[in-house]
Amino acid sequence: MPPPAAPKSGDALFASVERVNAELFTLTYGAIVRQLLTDLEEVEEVNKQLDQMGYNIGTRLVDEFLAKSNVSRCADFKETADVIAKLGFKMFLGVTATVTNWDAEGTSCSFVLEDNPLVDFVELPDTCQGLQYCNVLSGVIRGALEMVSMKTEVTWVRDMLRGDDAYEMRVKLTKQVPEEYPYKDD
Ligand code: MYR
Repeated sequence: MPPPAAPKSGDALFASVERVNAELFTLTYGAIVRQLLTDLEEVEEVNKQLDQMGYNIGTRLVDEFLAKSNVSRCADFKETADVIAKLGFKMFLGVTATVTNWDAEGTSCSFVLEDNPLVDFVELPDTCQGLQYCNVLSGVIRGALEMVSMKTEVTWVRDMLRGDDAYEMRVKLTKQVPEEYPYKDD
């Protein structure tokens, strides 16, 4: 009989619990997408639903992000994008993104993910070619930014599930609502 495995150290145990949580999250998301495909039949409808789910999550997630990260108001959209790429993705997805492809106005940029835990174990069958599998993530960004007064349009321009070399999410700031100072200066 093999000797019993040595007990794991605190760090190793924490790492393996985190890995199991991440896998459970990935598999659960896959099951949700599969169920939506069954229920809604149209891939376009599933795309919309995933985006809406993400939006709803994002509107709540932003509070947790701001509380845990201690990030205060960013100076501009560029700084906000960096915060999301380096801290936001890390906090909720365990990876960081690269911010790139800025337009001249500084209002559109791309988040590029080389590694995307959401798609571990995923292969799209030919019948799902129009599926935007990661729409929940673009929805999360849209929802979170709306809560800090930034209206955005978020679309996927590269997707490894469709044979691209990375995941690239394009974020376009369409409206920035200035926050009102709540007191009158008089
Ligand atoms: C500011 O007020 O300017 C700071 C705004 C920070 C917004 C952070 C949004 C966090 C979004 C989490 C992304 C999760 C991706 C999976």
